[in-house]
Amino acid sequence: MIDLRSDTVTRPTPEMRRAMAEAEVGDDLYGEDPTVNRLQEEAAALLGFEAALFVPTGTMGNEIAIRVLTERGDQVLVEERSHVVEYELSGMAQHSGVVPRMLRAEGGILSPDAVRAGLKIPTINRAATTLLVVENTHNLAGGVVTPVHGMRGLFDCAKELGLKVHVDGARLWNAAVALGVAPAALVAGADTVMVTLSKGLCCPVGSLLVSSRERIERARRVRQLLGGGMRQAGVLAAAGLVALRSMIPRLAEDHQKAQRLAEALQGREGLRLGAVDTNIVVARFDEPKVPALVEALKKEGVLSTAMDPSTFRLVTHHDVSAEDCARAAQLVGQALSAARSEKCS
Ligand code: TLP
Repeated sequence: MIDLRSDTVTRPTPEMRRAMAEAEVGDDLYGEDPTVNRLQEEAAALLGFEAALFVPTGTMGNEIAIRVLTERGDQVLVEERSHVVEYELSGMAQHSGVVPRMLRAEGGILSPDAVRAGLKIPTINRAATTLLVVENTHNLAGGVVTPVHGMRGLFDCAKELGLKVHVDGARLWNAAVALGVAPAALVAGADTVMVTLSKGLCCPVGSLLVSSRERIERARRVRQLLGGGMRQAGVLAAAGLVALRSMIPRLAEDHQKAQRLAEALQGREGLRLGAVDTNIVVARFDEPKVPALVEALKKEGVLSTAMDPSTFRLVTHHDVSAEDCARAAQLVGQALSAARSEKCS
């Protein structure tokens, strides 16, 4: 199978497995796991923040951030196709008692003007808007990168409007590699940042939330509340250290594979491709043909995702080769031609 459903399907590398087997561990609930502590310190330093918290999933990291940055009843400004809106089971409502206030960024890059326009004049009968969530790269928009000046513009605007900012940086590493900048450059000025280890960086489990020391202490209590407190988690953190130290630069290879995949798909009838900035290729059709396409490809040995009936996603990663991607593009073409001749006959 050529699995292009997501970069989450990547398996730990042999170096990670060795590091996991040899990890020094302790009880993290007492703050005594040396490997978890090292991972948190290195992640905080890499992103330019005081402290970090190791969490099992990106979803939990986002939800904890929203909880520590808001009060019940607040509104949260967020692009309408963001992960916190689409794929977290309305967690912000369930865990934090806050509601999203949707913004639209056509190409996936939010503008300060859109943020300003989304903010209403506060009145006695209006809930306060207190938080802006920015996703970089933007998954559903097609792995779109918001550049450093775009992020700065949003942080400055949020500050001016009295909003806190959380960055969903599940794929911040991809954004940094695509831009050729340090990850810290993209998040300087944010209040909290979530980064993931278990996508393109190949870890089996794990994300990190970074912020000030004081907020991370509160985040630790929320993680506990959500049942996310871990014990000898150094076994997992050991893979995370390998990821942070050696897996980030190679994401450029995933971006090249996505480029080639997009080039091979370009011009196929009825298929519209967005810009491919990183490792995600999103194709749209005018008709709701994606579920049938996904099924047809599966029979040929290619796994892909129907984001909705007319939106198709392919994600490149460490565990697929350039040849796999070329073959997948060829099979997509064949499946589309077969569907067209079926329709005509
Ligand atoms: N994204 C997954 C699915 O949930 C859609 C994927 O295959 O792309 N933020 C962003 C931007 C994400 O893309 C994801 C996962 C998360 C948060 C959540 O991370 P996990 O899966 O670790 O909870």
